[in-house]
Amino acid sequence: MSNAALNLESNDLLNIQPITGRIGAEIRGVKLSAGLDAVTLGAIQDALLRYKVLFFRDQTLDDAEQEGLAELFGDPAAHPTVPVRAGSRCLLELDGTRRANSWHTDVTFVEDYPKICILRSLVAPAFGGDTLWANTATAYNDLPAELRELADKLWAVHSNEYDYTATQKPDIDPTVLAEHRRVFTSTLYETEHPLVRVHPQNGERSLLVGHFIKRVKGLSKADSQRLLEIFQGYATREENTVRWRWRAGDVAIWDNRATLHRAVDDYGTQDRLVRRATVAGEVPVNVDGRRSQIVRKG
Ligand SMILES: O=C(O)CCC(=O)C(=O)O
Ligand SMILES: [Fe+2]
Repeated sequence: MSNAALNLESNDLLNIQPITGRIGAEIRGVKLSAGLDAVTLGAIQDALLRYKVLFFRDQTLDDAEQEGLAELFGDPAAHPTVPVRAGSRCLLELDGTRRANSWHTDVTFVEDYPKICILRSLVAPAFGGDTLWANTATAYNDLPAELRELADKLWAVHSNEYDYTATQKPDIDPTVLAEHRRVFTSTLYETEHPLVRVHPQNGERSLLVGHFIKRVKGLSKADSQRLLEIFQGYATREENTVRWRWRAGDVAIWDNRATLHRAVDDYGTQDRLVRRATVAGEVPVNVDGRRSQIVRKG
């Protein structure tokens, strides 16, 4: 059977299995490591621009290898407030007490938020605990011209002081949650980003939205929320999303400049453990070439 008949998209290097029509592909036959050869790395980077999130099953990365892999994509970026794992430069651990169950782009409360994130599953629940990603570039393209023109002009204030309780279920120990929040907000950041950023590599426009947005510049909180619901609604339409069912050993790599993501909090008290490496990003620019600006730190 031909590749086309199998719905495979392969080049000489990668076996790429698209998962949906607009976002997400599984890459087969690659063993990820800090020593990945330059040609395979280049092919993965190309695929990342196209599919936005790539999945690799049955990987054997340890912490050092995961971090080394991240460094092939650029400079490792420590989280601005949450301590990285001992001995690492950019590895963050998320267990069942940190359930990232609302749509966000990682760390958008700083100017140069990560461009690439690499998430590795160490313990996966027997069922539940999936993660969803949304393609914010196809979301932008879906907008009617009138909304696109409006979005192109808007700026939003992003902050780490967001209402995290809005989506947390009350069954996580409140003192643990309060401690996470204290650490997360130990330095307060506010950054103004355009609502539409232009991708530095392929020029694609995408919506820069997600739960760190506090308000749209120039609008009241209530008007901001109503407007953001419209734009974010385009991003999170099923047509723009992919959902991944984790197995321990899986690795997901996403372009944090053109996606939103969220974990699904449906796994109850089962164990779930993931570790994330992040690669430093560029300061976003809008459609007129204006750059994001940090407006508060501390
Ligand atoms: O736990 C997950 O599936 C996703 C967590 C998350 O938001 C992240 O790693 O950036
Ligand atoms: Fe995240």
